[in-house]
Parts: sequence; structure tokens; C-alpha cells
Amino acid sequence: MSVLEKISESLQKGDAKEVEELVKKAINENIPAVDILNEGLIRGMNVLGVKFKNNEVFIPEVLVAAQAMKAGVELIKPLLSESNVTSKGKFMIGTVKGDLHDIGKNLVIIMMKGAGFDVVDLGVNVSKEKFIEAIVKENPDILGMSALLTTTMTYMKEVIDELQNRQLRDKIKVIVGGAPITAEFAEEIGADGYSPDAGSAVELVSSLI
Ligand code: B1M
Repeated sequence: MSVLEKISESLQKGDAKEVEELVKKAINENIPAVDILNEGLIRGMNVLGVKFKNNEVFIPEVLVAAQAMKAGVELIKPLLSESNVTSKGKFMIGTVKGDLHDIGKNLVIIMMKGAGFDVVDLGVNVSKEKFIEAIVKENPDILGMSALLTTTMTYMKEVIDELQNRQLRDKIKVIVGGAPITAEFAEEIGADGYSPDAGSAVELVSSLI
């Protein structure tokens, strides 16, 4: 079994210590950080997601796996973000109201910081009022919204509508992402763009700014 397969297996077991050891091993073997992320950590989380859906594992197991994921991501963070000095612009992001999933959002943040953007992280469960208040205060160039649930993705439109109501929509670009989001959905709700993963979020934001 390759080290990346072992990372995926350990993540599914929620063994944070083993994940850390294996990620360190992969780094020492000069495996690119992006492969450690996609073919090790995210692959493991996706397998677990299917088991979660089929009721083969439950929330406690998913939570410990999320902790193991965070421990692994922490180690490759410096490799994913090759720091730039000058700021390319200000990017604000939050996971929308009702939604507590933050692993994908945090990966987007790592990549955006690495590409030289200033990032304002509003966290999870962010209401439209909180988005608006933060936009007025921070004046970001781009707003990013993340959602992992089909029941919360619709809230993205509420935020965009609120931006319109407050005459703020023309002042800011809006991008959306998360597992259930599609380009069609982004267009339908009036977002400026959709990105399927953290890496392409950087390209999308750079093209919009
Ligand atoms: Co949840 N969960 N969960 N969960 N969970 C999913 C999303 C689910 C698909 C699992 C399943 O059934 N197969 C399912 C949603 C079903 C649906 O809506 N259709 C689900 C459910 C049902 C739930 C609960 C309702 C379960 C319950 O309570 N009965 C509950 C909801 C809680 C809430 O939010 N209110 C819940 C809870 C949880 C945990 C707390 C246990 C935990 C979250 C821990 C945390 O985030 N800190 C959890 C997890 C871990 C998952 C799965 C297994 C993994 C998600 C993940 O982190 N993936 C997930 C199944 C799955 O997705 N395979 C599942 C790895 C991550 C890197 O990917 O977040 O997609 P992702 O991010 C990607 C891209 O989407 C993109 O870039 C990232 C990396 O490239 N991206 C963006 C994300 N945001 C972006 C923003 C952008 C651009 C790109 O621009 C702004």
C-alpha cells in the first residue's frame, strides 16, 4: 500500500497521530503537498462520506476524522501556501447560515493566502446580516460563500439578494463553492463565479479582480 493510500486509511480510522506520521513521511519522500491533500486526505474523507451516507459510520467517527484531517492539513499548510509579499486584494469568506462544515472553506483560505490575498474569515453558520456588516466594515474585493448541505446552499441567494437590497452588489464580486454547488446553480442565484476546488478558487478570484 502506498503512503497516500495509508494516509487515506488512517484518516478514515480517525487516527490523527498516524495521519501526522504518514504525512511527515510523504513530505520526506518529496510527494507534492497537493497530492498528499487530494490523493491522501481528501480521498479518505470522501470514502468516509459515502460510508456516512450509507449509515456505516456516524457523526462521532466523522468528527474524529475531521480532526485527523485538520492535523494533516496543518503539516502541509506551509507547502501549499508559498507566500507572496504584496497583497493581490481582499477576500472574505464564510460558510453560510445553518452549515457547520469548514474543512473545504479552510483549504480555500490556505490557497488564497498562499496566492497573496488578504483573507477575512467569518467562520461557519454566517447569517446575511453578519456578511453585510463585515462587508461594510472590511470592504473586500471578493466575497466567497461555502455550503456543504443541499438545505443550506439556497441561503447563498438570500445573501446575494440582501447585497442587492443594500446597494452593495455592484461593489463586490461573489463566488460560491462546496460539494453540492454547480456552475449552473451559481449562475441561477446571480453569483459571479463557481469553483469546484480550492486551487481553482484562486484562479477564479484572480480572473475576477
Ligand atoms: Co456532514 N454531510 N453533516 N459533517 N459531511 C456531508 C456534506 C454529506 C454529503 C455526507 C453524506 O451524507 N454523504 C451530507 C450532506 C447531504 C446533503 O446535503 N445532500 C452531510 C450531512 C447530512 C451532515 C449532517 C446533517 C448530519 C447530521 O447531523 N445528521 C450534519 C450537518 C451539520 C451542519 O452543518 N449543520 C453534518 C455534520 C458533519 C460533521 C460536523 C460531523 C463534519 C464536519 C466537520 C467540519 O467541517 N469541521 C461532517 C463532514 C466531515 C462531512 C463529509 C464526510 C466530509 C466533508 C469534507 O470536509 N470534505 C461530507 C461528505 C463529503 O463531502 N464527501 C458530509 C472534504 C473537503 C476538503 O471537501 O468541503 O467539499 P469540501 O471542499 C472542497 C470543495 O467543495 C471546494 O474546495 C474544497 C477543497 O478543494 N470548496 C470551495 C468548498 N467550499 C468552497 C468555497 C469556494 C470554492 C471552493 O469559494 C467560496
